[in-house]
Amino acid sequence: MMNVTDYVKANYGKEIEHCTNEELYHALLSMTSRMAEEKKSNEGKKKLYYISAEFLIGKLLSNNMINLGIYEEVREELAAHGKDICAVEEAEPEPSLGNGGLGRLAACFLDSIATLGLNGDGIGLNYHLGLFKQEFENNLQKETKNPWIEKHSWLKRTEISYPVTFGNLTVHSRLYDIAVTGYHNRTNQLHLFDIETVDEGIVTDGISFDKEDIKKNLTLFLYPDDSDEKGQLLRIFQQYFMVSNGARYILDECVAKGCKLYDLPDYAVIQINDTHPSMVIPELIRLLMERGVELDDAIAIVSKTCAYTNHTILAEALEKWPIAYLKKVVPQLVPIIEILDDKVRRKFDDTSLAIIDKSDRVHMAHMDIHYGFSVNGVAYLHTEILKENELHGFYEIYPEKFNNKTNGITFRRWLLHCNRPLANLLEETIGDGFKEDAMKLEMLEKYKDDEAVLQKLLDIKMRNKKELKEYLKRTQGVEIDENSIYDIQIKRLHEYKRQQMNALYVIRKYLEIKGGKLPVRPITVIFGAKAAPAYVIAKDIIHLILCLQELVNHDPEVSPYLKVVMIENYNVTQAEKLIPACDISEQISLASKEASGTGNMKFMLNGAVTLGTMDGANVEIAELVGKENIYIFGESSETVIEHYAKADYCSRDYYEEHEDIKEVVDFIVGPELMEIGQKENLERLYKELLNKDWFMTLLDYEDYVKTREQAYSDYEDRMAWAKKMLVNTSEAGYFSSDRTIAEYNRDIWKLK
Ligand code: 26V
Repeated sequence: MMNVTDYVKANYGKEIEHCTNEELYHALLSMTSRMAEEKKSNEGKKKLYYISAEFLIGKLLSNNMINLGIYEEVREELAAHGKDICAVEEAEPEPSLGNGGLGRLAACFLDSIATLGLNGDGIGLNYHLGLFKQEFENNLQKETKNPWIEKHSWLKRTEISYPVTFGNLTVHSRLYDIAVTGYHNRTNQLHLFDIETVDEGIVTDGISFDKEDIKKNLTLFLYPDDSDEKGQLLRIFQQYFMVSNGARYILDECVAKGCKLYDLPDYAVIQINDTHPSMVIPELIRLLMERGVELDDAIAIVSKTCAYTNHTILAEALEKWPIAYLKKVVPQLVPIIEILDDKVRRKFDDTSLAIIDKSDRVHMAHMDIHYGFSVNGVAYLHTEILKENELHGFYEIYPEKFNNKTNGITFRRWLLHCNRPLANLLEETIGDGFKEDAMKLEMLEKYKDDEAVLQKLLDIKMRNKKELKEYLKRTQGVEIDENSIYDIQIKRLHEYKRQQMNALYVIRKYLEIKGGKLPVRPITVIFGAKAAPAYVIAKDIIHLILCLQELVNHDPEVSPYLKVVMIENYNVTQAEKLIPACDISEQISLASKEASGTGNMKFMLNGAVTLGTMDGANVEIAELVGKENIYIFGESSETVIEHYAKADYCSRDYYEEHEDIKEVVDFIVGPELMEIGQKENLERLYKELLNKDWFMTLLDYEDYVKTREQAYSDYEDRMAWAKKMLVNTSEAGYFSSDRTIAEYNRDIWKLK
């Protein structure tokens, strides 16, 4: 391999010490791209195509260097010339091609697929402006565009292009590839389709643009505001564009390998990531028929090729497109969908299993389940709820299709890259076997009474906390205390995730401190979250948190003991700095609502202790670490499901019966916050909590407060706490996405 010194001399005609960080970033970008290219492989008869509307890949430079095995030597070479690799990393823009967990999962999966040496590519869209960038103004979220594509980037323009037709509009696609290099293994591809007529100039004022100008807007943004019809139609345009390109790419690639169309299932398996790519089913049927395959054969072929992953039970997130919208955008698919529905109706009497419902809406998940060969949930509890509740009727007719694949995370990014000090300590104590086989982390368990190792864990945490402190001072202008407890909740903003419950706790602490009851140790409560632009209550919750931040941090009586930090524009890069510094990981969703969670796994791996409900993968975390190493509170998923069934939860009862609840809820519209914030937003949130509280914040509030206090008091026994940290790290191996992908392959994909 050519070294950086030679490269910059040949290309820029100077020494490393005279290069800017941008120049060094570009040098490393092209050097690693070339190395990755050399490992490029398409070997293997059968191939997996992971189709997803989101791939939240994060910055790629460090990850690629780690996977290529050159990170350490490059770091040392730069350091020898007075250059800091972290500063070089900062020159890379972060693509924001995802909303949250679903998109980040897809990125972790690509890493593990390549690492396990499997032939599997991603297929998605190249959104020029990504998801919006979040800015705070007057304590409100403001959305602006997030351009990330530069002249030199990881994107490689290919010669591949297809005409895609929507009714009487035809556009021509262009495929861009990003190399995905596995840890010491092969390079696969992430295929991102785009059109060349996209025009960033149509965006005015924040993220507003003409939603009807498809040629100019098709791949402009991820998930444009779909609260109105035009936005929903644009989503359908995007989804069809993604799957039509993907399906043609798959067919072409298989045919080129010698596949006869009838043998497609021997050459390709398509994993449908949530319902956003579900139109791939009727589109593949259509394309096969265009190439001469009979309808029934085409249906049979596709049904043996497609598998579906469900990522949520929230009704509002399960896509149901009005057939009238599909007729407008993709009229060629409608007759096929009608035939698919008709076949289901002839076979099953139960109309709740139909694809097209009586209001003429197409249930995308139903199509996936009938015409795919596998349906999986993303954590044990989630899959059980799908089988027993949400999808029970389908489970009765197709029990063999249902399976669980508990989510995972790539340890390359979420340990080796983001927490070098911890990775080094692990190497010193248990050797480096855990890098290839994450289950080897269990070997750490034998040090759980070794005070020297425990002290090192505490020292590493302190070092990471100081680093976060510096970072926040530099980027957000806030001052936090590394001796305080860092209590962190970072995830999409949604009522079911209950950031509002955390905010109510902050109010409780504020009032206590004002009343003279001081915490033993200062507390720093950190939030990071974007709210969907049209999700009004979610934005009100952000407003509440920002107002609390202003109130608490500016009150000299309170701020020495309590700080609130709302991270602006939370993204993967910031997660990499927050997670290693965390003491307490907030995973407080209403039981049954969080399908899995993956942040919970990243925190655990990095030695944070979870404060959470028995929801999603928290259930499996609790089982692995044991109850002395996790703080569990709240009602069970069974109880919650029963409340929904009986419709007997009334938040006002809790408010009226508990003085302490009344006090914190009233505070939202009290004089302190009203002076800082907007009356309209705060009043709306107050009324929501009092009259609706659909995600039962007040149901679990008291137990939450009690459990959180217990965690804070246990934190004071530093050695006992370090032991909890150690057990969390050592039990995290199960949550490696290498394990998840090995299971997908064993049970669903069956690649060699
Ligand atoms: C999306 C939206 C978008 C608009 C507003 C309402 C709403 C509600 C829910 C969703 C979720 C879509 C699916 C999703 O992202 N699921 C997440 O998938 C992760 C990976 O499996 C999993 O860890 C999270 O628990 C799950 O929420």
